[in-house]
Amino acid sequence: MTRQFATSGGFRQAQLTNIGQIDGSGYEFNLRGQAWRSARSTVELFANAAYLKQTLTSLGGAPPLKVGYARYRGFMREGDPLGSLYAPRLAVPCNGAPKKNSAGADILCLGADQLPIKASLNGPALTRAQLLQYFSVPRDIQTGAVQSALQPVLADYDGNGNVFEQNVGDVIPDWSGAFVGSFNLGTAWKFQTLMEWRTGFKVQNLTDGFRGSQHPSIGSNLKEFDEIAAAMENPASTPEQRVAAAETYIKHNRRLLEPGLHQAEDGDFIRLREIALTYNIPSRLVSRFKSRNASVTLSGRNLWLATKYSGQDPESNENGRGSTGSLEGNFLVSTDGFGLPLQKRYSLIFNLGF
Ligand SMILES: [Ca+2]
Repeated sequence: MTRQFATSGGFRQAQLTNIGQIDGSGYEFNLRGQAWRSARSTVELFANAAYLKQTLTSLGGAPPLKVGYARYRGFMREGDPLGSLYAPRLAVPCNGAPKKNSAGADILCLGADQLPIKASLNGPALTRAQLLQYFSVPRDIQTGAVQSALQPVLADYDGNGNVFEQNVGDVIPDWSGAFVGSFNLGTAWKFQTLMEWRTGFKVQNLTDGFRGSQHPSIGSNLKEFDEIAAAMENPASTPEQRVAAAETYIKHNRRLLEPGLHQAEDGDFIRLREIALTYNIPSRLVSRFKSRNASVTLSGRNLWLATKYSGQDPESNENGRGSTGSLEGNFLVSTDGFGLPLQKRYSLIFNLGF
């Protein structure tokens, strides 16, 4: 943590200081083998997996710390995995008796005819019939009045008494690893691939939080949101179509107004990090260049990505590592906020050895 000490102590600038303790443990598994071998060719494979568990065990008596800006949902709380996120969660249908949270209270849930929409902060969940009545006329979701009439019904799953701060996961991968393949044909050709994967972490999708929601100036420009807004506003649409649009809005696209709602997504991915083909030029040709050896490599980086993450890139992050040791610099990770996705890169390399 950065901390400003009394200047009489000799430090005019804030200093880095330890205020607590993190316990970390992990495992790493490596597997290497030759999958194929003949007189001229070999195929070698390498796989690796690493598990990391980090728990914040003490803040030295300090209250929980939150990372900066209201929409960054990272908190540091004693007993939590490092990088835990706290955000609002919608109430879901009861399907029987309400479940209990850790405080022993009923978790708010919805009756069969209710949607997770309420018309005021402390109001009850509205029924479909009430919403059909409200949507008997077109409504403009970009206005404050309509946004206030369609508020999300939130529930206290954790039993902490704060529906705006429910644990929704953490931003640090539980598991990460790589697969490497290498194919050699004679002494001339070499083909190599590197795949990387990570699992067990969330990405805070702020880019689409703005783009896919009712934000008046720097967002509202995804088709999914325009379809919702158009259905609610269109005089030719039916009340049923408007209520269906409101349901999609509240379950997926109600963002920003309750910071963190629908923001954390699974970031699990597997990515083709590098692929490369190398040709070692035969020595009888190399000698013409008066060199000892020569090769040509054609390679590509980040050419393929498999992920369920709906945003631009599960590896993008809003901040780089700051030099100040600020909370953002140290703990703002996995936050997709109008940053650049990873670029695809192709390269052609000539190597001459003298
Ligand atoms: Ca994790």
